[in-house]
Amino acid sequence: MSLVSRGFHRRSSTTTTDRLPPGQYDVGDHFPVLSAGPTPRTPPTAWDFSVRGVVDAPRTWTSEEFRQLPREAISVDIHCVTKWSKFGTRWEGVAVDTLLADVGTQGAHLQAFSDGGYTTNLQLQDVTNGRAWVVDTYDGAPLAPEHGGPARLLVPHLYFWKSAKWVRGLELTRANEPGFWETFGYHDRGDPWLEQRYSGD
Ligand SMILES: Nc1nc2c(c(=O)[nH]1)N[C@H]1C(S)=C(S)[C@@H](COP(=O)(O)O)O[C@H]1N2
Ligand SMILES: [Mo]
Repeated sequence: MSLVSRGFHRRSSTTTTDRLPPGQYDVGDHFPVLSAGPTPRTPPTAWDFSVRGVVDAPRTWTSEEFRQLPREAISVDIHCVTKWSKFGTRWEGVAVDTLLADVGTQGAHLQAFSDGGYTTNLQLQDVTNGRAWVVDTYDGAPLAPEHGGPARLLVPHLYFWKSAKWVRGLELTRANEPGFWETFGYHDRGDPWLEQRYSGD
């Protein structure tokens, strides 16, 4: 298992303030829960993950098949648009690169879709080349339902609303289609270092 550490390169020798994107504060040990609706309770054994849309070969992994995929440990800073950031969060899961390796796509965009109906849109280039994972553990334990268990998307270089909880798959699309929060005026891409909170930022 490889250890991927992103975000730490921003740490200076004496302070963590340069790890904070503009307008953010360090939430410390607390891990806030932000959910737009009730927490779905899909049993881990009933969970599966699909890649569909404009792909040559749609795929679904059962939870058992997903567990057999190459896994990575990830240690990253995360940044919520409501202004908390959390340093050095530790996760394990499967790189989106691994999930998209064999599908072949003509799409440059995708929608992550989740139990409960949540969606968020992403550019393909923001979830490939080691920038996104489907994670099922946090801090060495199975991911709690409140934080998206059985599994969630992790896209740490974008605001945390892009990290869809209870994720069930990725739908590749040719055109960019806004997801849940993006429809309500949040930024299409959401780069915290550019402070892309709302559309127009
Ligand atoms: N399915 C789903 N995913 C979601 C959300 C949600 O409401 N539903 N909220 C998003 C937002 S706004 C944030 S900040 C993070 C919060 O993750 P946490 O509750 O684990 O802190 O999840 C994101 N993913
Ligand atoms: Mo958020």
